[in-house]
Amino acid sequence: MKITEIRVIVSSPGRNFVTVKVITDEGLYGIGDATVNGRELAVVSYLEEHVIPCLIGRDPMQIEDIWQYLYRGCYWRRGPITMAAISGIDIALWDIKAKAANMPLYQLLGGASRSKIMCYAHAQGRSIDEVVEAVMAKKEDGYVAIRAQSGVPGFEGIYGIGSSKGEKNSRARIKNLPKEEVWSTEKYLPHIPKVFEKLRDVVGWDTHLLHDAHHRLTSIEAARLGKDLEPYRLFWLEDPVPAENPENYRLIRKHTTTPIALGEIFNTIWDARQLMEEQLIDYIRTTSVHAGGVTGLRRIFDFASVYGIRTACHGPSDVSPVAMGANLHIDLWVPNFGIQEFSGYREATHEVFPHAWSRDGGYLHPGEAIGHGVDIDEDLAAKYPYKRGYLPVNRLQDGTLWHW
Ligand code: GCO
Ligand code: MG
Repeated sequence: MKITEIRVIVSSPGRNFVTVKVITDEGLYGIGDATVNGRELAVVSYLEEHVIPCLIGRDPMQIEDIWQYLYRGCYWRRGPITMAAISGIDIALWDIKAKAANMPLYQLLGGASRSKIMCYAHAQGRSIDEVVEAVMAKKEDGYVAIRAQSGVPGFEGIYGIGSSKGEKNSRARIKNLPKEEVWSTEKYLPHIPKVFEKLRDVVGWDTHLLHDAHHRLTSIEAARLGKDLEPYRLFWLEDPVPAENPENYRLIRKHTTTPIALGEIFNTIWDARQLMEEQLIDYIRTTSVHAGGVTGLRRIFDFASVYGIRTACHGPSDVSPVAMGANLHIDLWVPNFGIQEFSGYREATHEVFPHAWSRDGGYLHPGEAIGHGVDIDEDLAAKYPYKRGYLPVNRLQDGTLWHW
């Protein structure tokens, strides 16, 4: 079998997606996701100018060699753009291999280790009452695990969500540039335990509750928050501190038993190595589209299993239904599975990406279609052209640029 063509399809059915289609001389094709939210076209150019010419004529069955060729072979290894490009190709190649084997991808990985995949939904509100209402709505929809995010009193919007509502006349809105938000850790820290106190009162104890601090704290602040949240037994506290210095997590660990989840922006096993070796985290959040596809993710998750760390693939709406499909096949197989994030998609996104995966209450399943079971309707995708879009930028009240 030979690769004859690779197409990069950019579409925006609700938000931008970069999709890779690898076509072979035997009529089989595979679909991959290579989306990096807010930097989409950098990956398109990387693929079209630098990756695709090297792959035409190659055997698509040599997934590992192609991965190494694109990783080691380019000299400039790692980084989100390189790794998303590798991910897009890799997911498509696994799709082809599973189709050639006439089996769903999870079978090729080693078969199902469970019958269904627990996922968590997103719930948010500007006030505590709104958060409670949003969490209850998700619970009624069948979810057994819910991430709760709350607005901080005195501040506009809900942090870490990325909506540009209320920004109608701003320069950001008019020029389609990043929205700017304002942040105060001092106001956030005492507020969040009140949110979870109320949530436990109303929602009870049989629903897993999660919270994402979105990299905004220092280690000592995160240690304080983890401690203050202990009475409410969170499933996890996510991304408390940026992880450029993994040793920052030692201090958090010394002070709190609240479980820690990290890694949605990691793109290789080396980003997570020290955190896993020192057991500074409980859940590893890498995802197929950003961490080197099925090949990269499998390697990270196997390494995590050595230390009893469980998996928790990143899965918001900017991780496309294609990467979601790949994640779900890995989730069904991986022995050290923890949970899968699932924030859902707009109707237009479901239509552009027909998929075999499905949700039943609080659980997902990849389906039994051969390959990973997700396709792209290219004619429909063409009706949703790319629109420049950014994640927001965050500043402290005095104007200092902060982590979003
Ligand atoms: C999450 C994330 C997302 C990110 C987004 C960035 O836990 O799902 O933090 O909401 O902000 O994926 O593109
Ligand atoms: Mg997150």
